[in-house]
Amino acid sequence: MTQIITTHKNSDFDAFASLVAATLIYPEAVAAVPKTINPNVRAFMSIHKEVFDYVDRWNIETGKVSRLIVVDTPNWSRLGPIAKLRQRTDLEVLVWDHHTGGDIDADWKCQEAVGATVTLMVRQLKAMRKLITPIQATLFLAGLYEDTGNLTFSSCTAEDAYAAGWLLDRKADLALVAKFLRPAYGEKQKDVLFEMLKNTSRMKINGHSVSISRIHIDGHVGNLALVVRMYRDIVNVDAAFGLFVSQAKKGRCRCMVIGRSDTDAVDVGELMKSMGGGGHPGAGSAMLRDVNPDVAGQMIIDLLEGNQQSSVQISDLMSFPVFTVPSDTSMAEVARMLRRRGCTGLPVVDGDRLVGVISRRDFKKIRKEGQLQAPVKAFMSTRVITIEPGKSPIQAARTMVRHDVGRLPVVEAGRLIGIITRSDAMIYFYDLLPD
Ligand SMILES: [Mn+2]
Repeated sequence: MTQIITTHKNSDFDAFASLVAATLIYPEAVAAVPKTINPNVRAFMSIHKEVFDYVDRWNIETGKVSRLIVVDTPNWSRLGPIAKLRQRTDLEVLVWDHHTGGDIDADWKCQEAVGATVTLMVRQLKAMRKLITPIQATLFLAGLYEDTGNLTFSSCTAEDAYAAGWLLDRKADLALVAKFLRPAYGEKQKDVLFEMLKNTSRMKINGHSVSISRIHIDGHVGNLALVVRMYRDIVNVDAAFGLFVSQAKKGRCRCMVIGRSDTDAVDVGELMKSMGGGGHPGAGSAMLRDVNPDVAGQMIIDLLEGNQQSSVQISDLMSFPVFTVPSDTSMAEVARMLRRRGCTGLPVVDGDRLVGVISRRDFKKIRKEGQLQAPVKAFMSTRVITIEPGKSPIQAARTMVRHDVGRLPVVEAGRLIGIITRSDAMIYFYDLLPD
């Protein structure tokens, strides 16, 4: 029986510390590390190469694995190639984690909302009366401090602090912890910070001071989250956001949004979730592809204003009446209409009920000439992403970004009353911006 312990990609100290702690709890198991590891963790590992026993995750023969122990994430998508084990029904899966939710359907789990996963591991090591070395204690404390912001994040619990005490008792080296947690702040980061300070704007939103800075970056710059943290400290606002715009292929641009908040009232993680990203209350990020950076900045402001019921609603921007087809229209007829109108798709409506959408893509399903005489309902997609008329343009934009669609049927109580396109939503955002 082969037992594997693994953790999430871009492993931080909490992930790596929990992985090592798990090898003490499950001595028969092999620790498999992801390919991508945060630079400061990588630095720690390279110095302690001989001390920790682990293998590269790519070298695992997954066919032989009978038990998988996952630490510091509840999601398959963060496990990289090992996620293919998800298909296996005979696999025993154990999860240790401090995040809630997740899609790993574990046979056993220890999932509690504490500051760091390693706190849960320490609880178990204590119960098992395991001896740990000063180096292990140092690594575990680094994980604990990193995920709790040196015990200052609001997610930190009393148990995290007790665990830190226990690790100090076991000779965790604070000087080493401090050295490795102080992340690399180099020339590139300094330039970015300087640019951010030159392009800063400051505003008051719902009583909180907020600063948004937008800059262009070329190529990859690491540790931008750290730069945003310093930026927030310097401009001294409740919440700070960096919009990092870079050129992608075909003249399109990508916009990386990173936020930091110093107040419980501004939950950056939730805000980033609304933009398709994630994080926790104090810090978060989102990657927006193909979005105008002006729109991204406005999105942040709208979200901070809690503009769920904004003054401008979808019903003010949508087009109507909508050109539609009934579900018994033949595919040949639909093809003619699409060609004539030069559009890529049409809503399918019976009476005033939206029953589906037919798009050019759906024509690929046609195999035989005769199928062109079949009704559109045989080929249309019935899972249609729609929006309600009372929603805000920001919600429309968000939905379009998330589902990668360029238009949304506007539906009220099942009735199709209009359609909103990406450009309708964009016009709204541009009009809001000063010249
Ligand atoms: Mn963690």
